[in-house]
Amino acid sequence: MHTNPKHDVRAISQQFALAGPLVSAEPYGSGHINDTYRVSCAGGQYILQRINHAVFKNPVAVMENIHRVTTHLHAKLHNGAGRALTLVPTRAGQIYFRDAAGNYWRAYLFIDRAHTYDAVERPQQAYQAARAFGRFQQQLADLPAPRLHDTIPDFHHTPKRFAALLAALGGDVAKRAALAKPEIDFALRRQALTPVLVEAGLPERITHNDTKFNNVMLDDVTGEGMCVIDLDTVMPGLVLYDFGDMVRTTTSPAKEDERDLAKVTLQLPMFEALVRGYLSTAGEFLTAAERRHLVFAGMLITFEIGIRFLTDFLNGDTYFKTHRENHNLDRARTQFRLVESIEQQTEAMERVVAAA
Ligand code: ADP
Ligand code: GN1
Ligand code: MG
Repeated sequence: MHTNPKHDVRAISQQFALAGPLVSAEPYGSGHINDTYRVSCAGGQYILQRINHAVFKNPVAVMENIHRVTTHLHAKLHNGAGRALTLVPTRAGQIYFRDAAGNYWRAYLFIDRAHTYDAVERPQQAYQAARAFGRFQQQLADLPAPRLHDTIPDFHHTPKRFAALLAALGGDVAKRAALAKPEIDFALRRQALTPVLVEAGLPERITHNDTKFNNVMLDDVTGEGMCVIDLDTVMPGLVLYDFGDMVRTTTSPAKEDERDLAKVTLQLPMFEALVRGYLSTAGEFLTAAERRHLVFAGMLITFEIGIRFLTDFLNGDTYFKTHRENHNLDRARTQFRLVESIEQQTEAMERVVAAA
């Protein structure tokens, strides 16, 4: 088993009500935040996750949200509505397990016959991802009170993200600012755009807030968006945060950390499919003001994630997992290249939305 030696995954697994003895466990997926393992037992497969409690300061609040959301989604599943994550309780009947080191763990049923992808390949995938995320928003619109916990306050407050960049730049603790001069200048030139969404008076809804392409599982056979995953940040937000992150991750065929920037361009057929997919499920509840900001949100959220990567680079890589030198700088560059590509095609994108 190639697992993080800090974690006794075998012992943790035994805390959960899994079917039969553990056969294997290995690190799984390419998420930037949590520690994810695929666990195989005699009677089934599971995803076991350690919640990153440096990022999620209140893991119990995260789990309360996820429990309410998955219960609500399961009550709505019917033909053609895909699937929803299913929490597996601990043997003591709890929805999470806290180990002796203070780590919080959860288990989900492993969703088979479906996969996630780190980069989009075809417009049809963008369509399916957007359709699934739009349906997710629509299905949560009637979640009974109380309001969900804010698992990370101001998660998509772009001006505060920008302020964090300025603070990182001022401190320059990792002495890296000189390495990122063009990216810093790129960001500084766009400060005026940062408050537009938070000041647009748009309705608060329940949103996913992390709708990147590898957070939706596509059916291996039909290609349909089958299950929205990674629910840690499901909380009150603007639907445009979700749509914006879909634009960021499903309109350019390049990976998020692609170093060959020539490959990073918004492709209109992908965007067109994305808009169609999103409106096929979210179209019924979107307001005119939300529709008017779809293209802008794609640019702004791409910019926002770019400044978060740049901030983390300047801070010495304390937030996102990194796997090579200057990884966060590469990620920031890729996001900013996509921002430029969107800026160059804004009019054509607006025509796509108008025609949809
Ligand atoms: P992170 O928050 O670190 O991104 P995710 O919850 O997105 O973690 O999980 C990481 C990866 O694990 C996903 O991209 C997906 O490929 C896989 N995964 C997560 N949950 C499941 C599940 N229930 N069934 C199958 N695969 C899953
Ligand atoms: C993180 O958990 P993951 O890898 O799906 C991050 C998102 C970023 C994304 C960039 C809680 O998502 O906000 O957009 O990386 N999640 C958190 O790839 O910060
Ligand atoms: Mg994820």
